Order: sequence, then structure tokens, then C-alpha cells
Amino acid sequence: MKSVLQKMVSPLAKVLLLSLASLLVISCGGGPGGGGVSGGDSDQLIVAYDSATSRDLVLKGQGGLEVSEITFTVKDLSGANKRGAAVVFSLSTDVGGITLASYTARTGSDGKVTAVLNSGSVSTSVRVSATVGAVTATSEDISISSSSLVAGRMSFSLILDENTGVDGNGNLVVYKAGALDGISAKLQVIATDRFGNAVTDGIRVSFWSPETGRVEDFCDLEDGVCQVQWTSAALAGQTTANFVNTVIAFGSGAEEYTDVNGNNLYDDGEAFVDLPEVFVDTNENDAYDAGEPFIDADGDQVYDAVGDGTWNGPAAGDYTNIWSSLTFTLVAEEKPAAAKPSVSAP
Ligand SMILES: [Ca+2]
Ligand SMILES: [Ca+2]
Ligand SMILES: [Ca+2]
Ligand SMILES: [Ca+2]
Repeated sequence: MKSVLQKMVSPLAKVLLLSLASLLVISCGGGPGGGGVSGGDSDQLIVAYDSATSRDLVLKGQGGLEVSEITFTVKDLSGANKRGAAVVFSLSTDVGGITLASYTARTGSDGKVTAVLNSGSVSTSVRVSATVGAVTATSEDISISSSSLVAGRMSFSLILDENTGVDGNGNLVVYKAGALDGISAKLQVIATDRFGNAVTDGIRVSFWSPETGRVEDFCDLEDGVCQVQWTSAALAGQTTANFVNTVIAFGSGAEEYTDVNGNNLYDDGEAFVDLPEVFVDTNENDAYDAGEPFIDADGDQVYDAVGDGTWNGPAAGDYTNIWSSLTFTLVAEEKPAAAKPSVSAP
């Protein structure tokens, strides 16, 4: 006797049920070890980028982190890690001598494979690709930049706003600061390497404002830029409403040199600018005078107006102080209305 169910199932429903049963069989057969995938597909592999031990490298020869290990994982179509798969690595650029320790490798039992990237001597960003058969995966950008400040490549300026401006003689001015404490101005540093590329994030720039006011101690460069605030305070020794103040920005870096052989590194015999000790030129005569504050780099308690006779820089493992000064005038009056930013009348 036929069941009630069988009697009730229509011909269309039978077709649907059969189809569903077929799908279940195929699904089970295609699982791990099931062999349900055709021979061509079973050779196909998937590669994916995992990670990099560092995404910020320093230029070759500068004494910082020059190597990053970039890991990829290879799996088969079932999702299982593929051991022994042949992987070919490539670089998006090899400018400045960027290299990989090896351009081919085989995956380990965990399906992982690692490319060892060595930085070059030119600031850039680079990506590493791993190719398995016809499939390629690419890493994130790895940036390569200068790990130190470079002499002549640090710009120090006053941000123009409601408290600051430029007078008729082209001098930078902080208004009201000649009469009042607590008037603030923003100071900005932009630092690049020899190619105009931003130096490594986190490089510290320090500030001195020994004549008057208070300046924040330091800022850390981000994309080659950082700012500090200077605030007027206790105008010691001031006898007039006008006061010319010199502030310096300084940090560890390298002396300039002429790269005769074009290898982006300092080599013995190449000409260089041997920097003197840093000082604050409080009387603005472009020379050191007794009593002007200075950084006594060699600790001999004397200002040294000539360098030490050797090229100093990170590649030599021996940094020197790089600095830039900024001079502005404190005046008592408010910023002239005509100089204030205004919205034009309709
Ligand atoms: Ca050179
Ligand atoms: Ca030197
Ligand atoms: Ca001087
Ligand atoms: Ca000295």
C-alpha cells in the first residue's frame, strides 16, 4: 500500500526532490578527499598576502631597519594549505637597488612562503608579489625613507593666522606679543631627504626659544611635517615694544655631501659641508657671538665654529645636529584690519 505522502507528491515536486538529492551527493563528493573536483581544477591553487614584518624601512646604509619579511599563504581550492608549491616573487620597483634575497621559493607544510625584501638607497614605496601558476597576490606598500634629518632639507616657518603676519619690510611679525603674555603662534617644520621625499615618521625635532616666550620642546614628524606652539611670556630684557626673537629647530641628521659616484651614499673623498655646532643667533648678525646659546656637541664647553673634519651621518653611525632658525618680531599693536583675512562683499 502506497503511503499517503507518495500519493500526495505531484510530478513537479518529485523533480525538485530528485534535484535536491543530486546536489547533496555532489556536495558530499566534493568535500575534502572526496575527489569530486575535476582533474584540471585540482591543480589550481590560491595565493594570498598575509603580512610583512615591517612596512617602514630605512634607506640602505643608514643603520636602521633595512629588511622586511613578507609572507604569503598558498591553499588548494578546498582551502587546505598547500605544501611544496612553487612560488615566484617579483617587485613593483627596484629603484635604488631594492632586492629580494630570493626570487623563487616553495611553500612549507603550513602553505606559507616568505620573501625577504632588502631596501635600496632611494626613498620610494614598493610592493612584493607572489605568483603561483596563473594566480598572483600582492603585498601592501612597504615604504623606504630616510631615517634622519638632512642638512639643508629642513624648512622652518611661521604659520600665518590672526596673530601673525608679514610687515611692509617682509619681516615676520607676531602681533600683540610685544605687549601681552599668552599670545600664541604656530611654528612648522617640513623635513625631507635629498630627493624631497618625507623622512621617516616619528623623527623628533626639538625647539629652543631662549630669548623670549615659551616654545613646546619638540614635535615628531609625520609625513615630513610637524608643528609646535610658541607663546609670548615674560619679555626679559625688553626695553621697547618691538623685539626680534630667534627660535631654532634642530634634530639628529646628516651633513650634506656631493654624491660624485651617484650611489646615494657618502663615500670617502666626496666633498661635504662640515657643520659647526648649533647656536642661536640672538643678535641676527649671522655669526656666533660670546654669550649666544649653543649646543656643545663635543662637550668641551667652547663653541666650535668649524666642524670636526669628518662627514657625519647615519651611514657613518655618527649623527650630527641639523638645525634651522626662524626670526620674527613681536609688536604691541593688533594685526592691521587690512591684513586680516576677510570675506569679500557681494
Ligand atoms: Ca657616493
Ligand atoms: Ca662633520
Ligand atoms: Ca650672533
Ligand atoms: Ca664645543
